[in-house]
Amino acid sequence: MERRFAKAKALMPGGVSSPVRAFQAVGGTPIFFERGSGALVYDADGKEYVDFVGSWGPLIVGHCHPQVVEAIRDQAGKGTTFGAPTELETELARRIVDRFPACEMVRFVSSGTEATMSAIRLARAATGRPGLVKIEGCYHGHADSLLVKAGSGVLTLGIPGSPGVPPDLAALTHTVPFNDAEALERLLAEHGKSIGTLIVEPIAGNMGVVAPSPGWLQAVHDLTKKHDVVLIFDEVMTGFRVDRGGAQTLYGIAPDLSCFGKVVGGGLPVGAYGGRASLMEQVAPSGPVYQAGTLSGNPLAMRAGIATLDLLDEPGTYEALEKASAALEAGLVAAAKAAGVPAVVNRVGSMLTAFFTEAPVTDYASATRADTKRYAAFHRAMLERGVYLAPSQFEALFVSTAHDSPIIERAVAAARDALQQIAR
Ligand code: KE4
Repeated sequence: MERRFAKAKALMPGGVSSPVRAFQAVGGTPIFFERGSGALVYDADGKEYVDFVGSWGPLIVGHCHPQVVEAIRDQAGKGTTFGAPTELETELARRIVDRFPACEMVRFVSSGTEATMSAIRLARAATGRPGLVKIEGCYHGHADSLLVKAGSGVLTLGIPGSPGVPPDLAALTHTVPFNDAEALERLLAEHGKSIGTLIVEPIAGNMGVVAPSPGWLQAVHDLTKKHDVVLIFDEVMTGFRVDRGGAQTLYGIAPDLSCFGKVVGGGLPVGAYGGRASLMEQVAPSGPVYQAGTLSGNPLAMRAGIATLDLLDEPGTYEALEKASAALEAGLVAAAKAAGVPAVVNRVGSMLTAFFTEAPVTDYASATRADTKRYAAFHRAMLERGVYLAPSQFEALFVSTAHDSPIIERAVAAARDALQQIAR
C-alpha cells in the first residue's frame, strides 16, 4: 500500500480525493480497495475486510447489489447523461416526496454539499436575512458558510474551520451546541432579526453519532418558527437510513427544507434538496434563486437511486437493519466491558459510533473528550483482524442489509480480541 500511496501523494493533495480517507487521525497507510461484495471489501492485495464505512453511508444495501448493478449496467448502454429532462428524475423525485411529506418538490444536485449550499441560498433569498445558525460538530459539506466549527474531516483534522473562508462571510455563521435549546433561544433573541436560516443534522453523525435529546428538535422547530427562521434538516446521512422517511419521520418534526445525499444515489453522485412548493418554486427557472448543474439528475445515477430505494421498500428491510445494528451495538458494549476499556456506544438505527470515553456523549464538547489515541489503536487492531472501521473517532459506522448475523458475529469477535489487545 505504501507504494500506491506514494504515487497518489505525488499527484493529489494527501494522496486522496477527500481528507478523512488519508488515515491522518488513525495513523498508518490508507487501504487501497479494488472491489466490494455485500458487506465485504477487498483491498488491492486481495485481503478481505468486513466494511462498516460503506462509502460513508450510500451503500445501505451493500456493495454491488445485483439489482443496483443491473440498473446501472442497463442504463449505461442507453445513455449516462443527456443534460435534458428524463422521466427517471421524475421517478426518483416521486419516491422522495412519497417518503418525506414535508417535501412537496425536490431539486437534484450531485453531492450533499451542493444540496445544503443550495438550500441555504434559497432560505437566505426567501427570508432576506443573511445570518445562518449551524450546530457545533455538525457537518454539512464544504461550502464556505458551513466550515465553522464543523464536524467530520474538519473535526478529525482538528482545524478551526478553513483558511480561505472570508471573515465577513464566516461572521454570518453563528453556532450553538447540539442539544442546547437555551443557547439557541438566547442567540435568536439577540440576533433573530439578522438570522434567516438554521441548518442541523437532526441526528448528528459527523462528531460521531449523537442523538437529539428528547424535546430538543421540537424546541429547535418551535424557536425557528417563532423567529421566522427557515429550518433546514440535513438528512444527507439520516435520510432513508434511520427510517424510510428519515429523522423527520422518526421524530415527527417537519422542517421547512430537507437535504439528501448518499443513500438517495445508491453509490453514484446524487444530492437533492426539497421542501414545500411555495419555497421550492423560488428556485430557477421557476423563480429567481439560481442553482444549476451539468450532471444533476443524470439518468445513470437516478437508476442507482431508484433501485436502492425500491430495495429498501422490500418488507422487513428496516427491521432487519435494526436487528443487525442492535446486535453490533450490544457486541461492542459487551466486548469493551469484558476488556475493561471505557467506551460509550451511541446508535440510532443503522448508524453508530463507539466513543472511547466514560461520560455520555451528547454534544461536540463531550465528543471531543473521547480518547482519539485509543480509537486509533482500536482502528488498527480491527484492520489487522479484517474489519474496516471509519478512520476517525468522529464518524459513524454504517450497517447495511448485507451485514447478516454471521458477519456481525465475525466483527464482534474481532472487536472482543482487539479490545483485549488495546487494554494491555
Ligand atoms: P458530500 O458533499 O460529501 O456528498 O456531502 C456532505 C455532507 C452533508 N451533510 C452530511 C450530514 C454529511 O455527512 C455529509 C458528508 N459526510 C462525510 C462523512 N461524514 C463524507 C465523507 C467525506 O467527507 O469524505
